[in-house]
Amino acid sequence: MSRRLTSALASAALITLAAALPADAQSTATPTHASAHASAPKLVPVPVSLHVTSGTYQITAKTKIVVPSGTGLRAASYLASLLRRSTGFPLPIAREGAGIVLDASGGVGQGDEGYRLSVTSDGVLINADTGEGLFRGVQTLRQLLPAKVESHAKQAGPWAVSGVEIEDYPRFAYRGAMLDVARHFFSVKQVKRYIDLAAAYKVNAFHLHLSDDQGWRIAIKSWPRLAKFGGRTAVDGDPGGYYTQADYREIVKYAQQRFITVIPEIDTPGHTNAALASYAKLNCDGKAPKPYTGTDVGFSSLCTGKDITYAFLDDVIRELAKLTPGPYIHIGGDEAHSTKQKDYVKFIGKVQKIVHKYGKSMMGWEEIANAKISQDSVAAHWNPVTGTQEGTEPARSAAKQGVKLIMAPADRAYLDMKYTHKTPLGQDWAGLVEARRAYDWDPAKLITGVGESDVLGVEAPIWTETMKTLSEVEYMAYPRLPGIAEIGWSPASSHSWRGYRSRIAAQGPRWVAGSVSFYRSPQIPF
Ligand code: IFG
Repeated sequence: MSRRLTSALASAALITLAAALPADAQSTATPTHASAHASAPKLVPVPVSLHVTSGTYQITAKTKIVVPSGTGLRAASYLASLLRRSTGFPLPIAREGAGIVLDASGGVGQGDEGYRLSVTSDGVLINADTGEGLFRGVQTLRQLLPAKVESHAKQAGPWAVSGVEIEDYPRFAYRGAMLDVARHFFSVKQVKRYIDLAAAYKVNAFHLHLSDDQGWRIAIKSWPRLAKFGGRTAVDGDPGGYYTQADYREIVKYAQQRFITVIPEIDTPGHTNAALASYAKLNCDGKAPKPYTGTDVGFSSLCTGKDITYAFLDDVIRELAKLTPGPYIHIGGDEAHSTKQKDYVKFIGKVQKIVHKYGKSMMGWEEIANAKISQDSVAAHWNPVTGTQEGTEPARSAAKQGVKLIMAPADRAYLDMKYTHKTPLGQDWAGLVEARRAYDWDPAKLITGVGESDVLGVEAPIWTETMKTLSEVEYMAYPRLPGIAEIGWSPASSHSWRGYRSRIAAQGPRWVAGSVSFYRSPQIPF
């Protein structure tokens, strides 16, 4: 997007925001975001524009969810199951009438995820151009309801929604959550829970880190020992596990019902001890290393000089691509400290060809941009940026090659970083990341030479070397994941810790109602 166009859009957004503000606020030179006003509902991510109106809509036993066309059915059934569980109301889904209307007949013109939401005493209307836009609007409607709507058991009413006019659409196309199921294995049920929690914050990508030194977690029919043997172990000798291909399909379907794209990662050429331990013939010396249950990184490498390595990757990527409706296969590429640079560069070129052969685009950690990669690839920036911008060459090289970047800086977005030195879980190699540090950064201003148009979006990875249960994962992810989802969704002009802290605080009672374990950061007035 040209700079002139961008600034025109930005000032238009400001005018919209100003217009959305009550008259007295319009006199100020730099209007605060409408959502900062006391009466405004506390939403995360904060919408582009929000205007509080009079009137209140009561959801009752007579309320219907109305979808004029089939496009709205996925969003409608998601909303129905959520509301039926906590209100106990039947909430039938009808094709016409009044009530909660989800209308995807278009006319919003803000991309696939844009929507308009209006609440009056007569009902709720969500307009969008697609079912995905309706689904994102439903997540906002959810937060307009009292926290007890998140309860898994029937609660007493009333179920009032106060009057509001909202226009909303994402700043960045990609808002991802990554879960490392290799260091510790998490069941399909646990993965579904993690996906469901993230869907509430308009996350639209779920990156599954399926293989590493400590475990291989996806059954590959043509190489059965990968899962059967390579899936046995986990960090600290904890129980391993793996997904059958039916399990993986179930995860993909569950994510799809939430308009979330699954991105499978097979980390290569480093982080491959589990695969190398499963097949001696994959090793340069023909000898299989022992399974590894420690937490070091960088000691393993596929044998980039052997043909069998590429036959292996061809089989793995072929099977995975068939199971993955999304456009990306993530091939890792990080911390290949045991692979010579020139071998690494050749390797990435070969793997990219295999990914293309099966109709997908390559995603990888930013080191892949040290190789020549095609413009449909995506590189994820993760290394902490020092003041002198050292370590940012790969990201800049990606931008120079026209390759889009996902921003996942370890010292901001890694949810396994301790909050404080007292945090019992997690690591601190990238520093301590309290709630504010995870929120107070701009993906388009982090790296010199990487601007708004180079950024595809943001991602919040959680590495599980130190986590064994889902509630431990939730404790490290909440409250930080919603903040990163807001950075990816909301306009840069709305980004302010002062405004955000009271809005994220209002999520606390919702997590209590939904039995989400979270860190009560002293920085947030929960
Ligand atoms: N870096 C490693 C991860 C994990 C992480 C823990 C990347 C891309 C440290 N690679 O982050 O495997 O060990 O914080």
